[in-house]
Amino acid sequence: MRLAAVLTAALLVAAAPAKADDEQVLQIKQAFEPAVLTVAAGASVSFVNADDVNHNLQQTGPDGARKDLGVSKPGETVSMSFAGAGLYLVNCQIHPRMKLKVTVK
Ligand SMILES: [Cu+2]
Repeated sequence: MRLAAVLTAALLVAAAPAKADDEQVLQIKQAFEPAVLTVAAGASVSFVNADDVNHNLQQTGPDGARKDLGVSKPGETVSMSFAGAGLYLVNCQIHPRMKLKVTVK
């Protein structure tokens, strides 16, 4: 059963062309660059840790729902999706001054 799931996943990955994220944000000098962003509903954003320290990503949606994407190490890229319209806040729980505002249209 587990092997079948792995094989199915491998086939899906092989069949679908790699989809790049719609936007890219850097985590650099313990700040988000850019710090303000506008995307379309359903967009995904790559967060690239360009620092030499770990960062965390937490998303707070327009309805207050929180999503924690965990810790990203230096050099890692994490993808975050933005489902519905509204104002989202993204922050780093390790560095409280790191804040990003994302408007989803
Ligand atoms: Cu951080």
